[in-house]
Parts: sequence; C-alpha cells; structure tokens
Amino acid sequence: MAELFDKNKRILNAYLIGVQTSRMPSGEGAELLAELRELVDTLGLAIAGSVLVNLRSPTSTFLLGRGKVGEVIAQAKSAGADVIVIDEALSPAQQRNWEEESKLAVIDRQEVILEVFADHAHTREAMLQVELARQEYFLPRLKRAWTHLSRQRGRGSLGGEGETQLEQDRRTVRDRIAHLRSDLAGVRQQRGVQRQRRLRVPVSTCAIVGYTNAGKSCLLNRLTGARVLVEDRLFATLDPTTRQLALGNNQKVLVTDTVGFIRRLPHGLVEAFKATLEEVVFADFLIHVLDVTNPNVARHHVTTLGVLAELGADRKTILTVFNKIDIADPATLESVRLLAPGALYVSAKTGAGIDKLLEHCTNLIAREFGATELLVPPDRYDVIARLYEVGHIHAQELRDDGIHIQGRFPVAQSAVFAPFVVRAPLAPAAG
Ligand SMILES: Nc1nc2c(ncn2[C@@H]2O[C@H](COP(=O)(O)OP(=O)(O)OP(=O)(O)O)[C@@H](O)[C@H]2O)c(=O)[nH]1
Ligand SMILES: [Mg+2]
Repeated sequence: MAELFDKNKRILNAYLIGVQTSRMPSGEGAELLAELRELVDTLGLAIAGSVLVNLRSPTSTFLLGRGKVGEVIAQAKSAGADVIVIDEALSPAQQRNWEEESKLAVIDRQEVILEVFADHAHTREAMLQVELARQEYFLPRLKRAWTHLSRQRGRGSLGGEGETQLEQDRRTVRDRIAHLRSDLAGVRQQRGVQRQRRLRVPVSTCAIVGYTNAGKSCLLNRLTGARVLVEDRLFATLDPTTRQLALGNNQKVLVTDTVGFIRRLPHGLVEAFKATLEEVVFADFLIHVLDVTNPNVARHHVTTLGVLAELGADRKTILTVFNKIDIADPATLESVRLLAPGALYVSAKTGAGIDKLLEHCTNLIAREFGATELLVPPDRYDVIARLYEVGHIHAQELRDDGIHIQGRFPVAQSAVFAPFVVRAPLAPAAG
C-alpha cells in the first residue's frame, strides 16, 4: 500500500469497522475485528479507533444502513482517521459509495490481506502471485475515488483518442493481468520440474500447514535446523521452504513450511497461491500446527481444514500438533483436547514434545510408506504410470516374469498397488 504512506510521508490512521451479522455465531464479529486489528497493524497503519456494528439486513448501497454509515463516518473523522477499514467484503459499488460519502480511503478486509501479502512477498513467484490477485481485485474497482493505479497511469499514452481514462485504465490492468499470468506460467514450469525431480527421490514428503502465526516456521526450524524467518506477525512466510529431516531407521522426509491461512482469505489469493500450495497437495502427509494459546484455536482448526478442502488436500493423513505448550495453562490444554483427539502437544520454541512428534512421523512413514516390492505384468504400462503418480519408485527392472518395482506407496492408494505386491513393508514397531 505504498501510496497510503508516501503521500504525506507519515503513517496514516485507520478507523476499523467490525461487523456482527445475524448469521454469524455470537462473538465472531468481535474476534474477526481483533484479527483485523493485527492485520492492519502488520500493514503499518496506526489504529485511530474501532467500532463493532450489528448488522441485521445488509443493504446494497453501503452494506450498512444509511444512518449507521453517517454515524461511523463522523466517528472516524473525529478520531482523525485517513482510512476506514471495513471487516466485510465490499462490492466495488459499495466501496465507491463509502469513499464518495466519507471523502476518505475505504478498504475492506480482503484488500488489507492482499496488501499484507504484497508487503511480505519476496520471491519472484510470490510477488507475481500476489500481484495477480491484487490486479484482479482492482479491475472492477477502477472507478473508485481513491486508487492504486498511479503507477500504471504514469506510463504514458496508452490507448487511442476519445478513450476515457477509465477505459484506458481497464485496458492497462487487463494487459498487466495477461502478462502476470504468462510470467507465472514460466515460473511454475520451473517449480514443476523441481518437484518432479524431488518425487523421483525415494523420500516421503510432509507439509506443515496451519493458521498464520501458529508457529509453522518455528517448527520447521526446530525439526530440521532450517533458518526460516520466525516473527510475531501475520503472514511472515509466503514462500514454501523445504528441508530434509532425518528420522530413525534411516528414513528421511522432506518437510515444507507453507503460507499461513486466515479466515476469509480472499478467494483470489487462494487461487493465486494454489501453485505454491501444491507442496501441500503433493505431500504424503500433513502436520497441522495450532497455537493452543490463541482463544480462537477452535475456529482456526476449522478454517485450516476448510482451506485444505478447497485445495483438495483434506483426505490426507494429518498429524495435528498443538504448539506453544510452554506458555499455555493446564485449563487451556484440557479444553483443546476434544478438538483433535490423538493430537500431539509440543513447543517448537523449547523443543518439548518434539521427540514424540518425530517418533510419530517415523512410525507413520514406516506404516504408510514402507519399502514395498511389486511385480507388474509386462504389458501393464497403465499400472506403472499410476504407480509413478501415487508413490515413490526407487527401482524398476524388466525381467522374464514381468516388471519388478521397488518403492514406497501410501496405504490410501492400496487399490492401485496392492494387487501386485510381492513383498509388503514390515509392520512398524509399536509406539
Ligand atoms: N512461546 C512460544 N512461542 C512460539 C512457539 N512457536 C512459535 N512461537 C512464536 O510464535 C510466533 C509465530 O511463529 P512463526 O513460526 O513465525 O509462525 P508461522 O506459523 O510460521 O506464521 P506465518 O508464517 O506468519 O503464517 C513467533 O513470535 C514465534 O516466536 C512456541 O512453541 N512457544
Ligand atoms: Mg511462517
């Protein structure tokens, strides 16, 4: 949100409007507003004040009723706000109406999240992904009073005579979207090549997923000695980092840290980050990290499972890990127990419970991805192709009796490989 800071070289004041609708569970509006505060703070804006509004029936003009709109604009102005932030998605028309009515910049939760992502993107892929999501968000919003487009506009004479500024802007943004898409396709092809290379290696893969600030990066560092940035701020990580972890029994696993999730993640961002999140989709199993000390941990749990479902990764084996037990009180630990029976309790910070987690991973891999030997009839290349898709093949050899294959295959895919097993993995030691 460079323009918001640069105009007057000072930090701008934001006035936050939380919304509790009748459809939301009671208290959710307040929780979301608290989260919005953190997001806005992460963005570097000062918070001039906030209000939680009860919304019974949304209106198409402003979302809120007219009387309420006048009231909160007056409050925002008397608090010295430069920006109003609304914790609900606004349609382009609603946003424009708010800006015309208040003569202030008005942004919604989606835009805040997009800007936080934009600030935190460092690699080329992340930058392209965020920029694509932002441009798609802006395209229907070019008519607004306050705009991010100053940079594109400065580029000189685009478009022919008689074309309105708006048409020109639309064209600029569309061209930019097309460019971003093609640049991304190039970057992704490269990522695909890297992943293919990894998949050929007979090593299981695991992705660490969870709500933002749960401690995912801290856990990756603890497990693998990686040095991923760990920060007490939202969306510190946007790019996946993969490190190898050596387990007992000579097993290895590649562990990937991923972007955090949040409630009401803009759909465009989920779409844009799908490629990065392929690490999640292709992982053999997931470690779902939850911050037990967060009072909204139950909703974080649901949100993460929801995003996993959106990615098509919700049927994977998930190890649920409650993190930050070093600062949790016993009552909290007891209350989260029901959320995920069988979950593990750790502190990525102090290392407590990590041995147990490693033991679980070792057993899980041995159980679900043990070294298996298969014999496939020589004419069944369809089976071989499927085996490559679902498992890790270390060796393939054509002999007189058929194709001998050694590899590791997830139990969930037994329909594919079980008919051809000649030597099954040894059962793991109990534990
Ligand atoms: N006390 C305590 N703090 C922790 C623990 N694990 C992580 N933290 C803190 O929690 C904050 C977030 O940790 P990160 O590892 O950056 O969290 P993340 O899930 O990677 O967050 P994003 O990348 O922003 O989604 C940091 O301030 C960490 O120091 C823990 O076990 N105990
Ligand atoms: Mg992180």
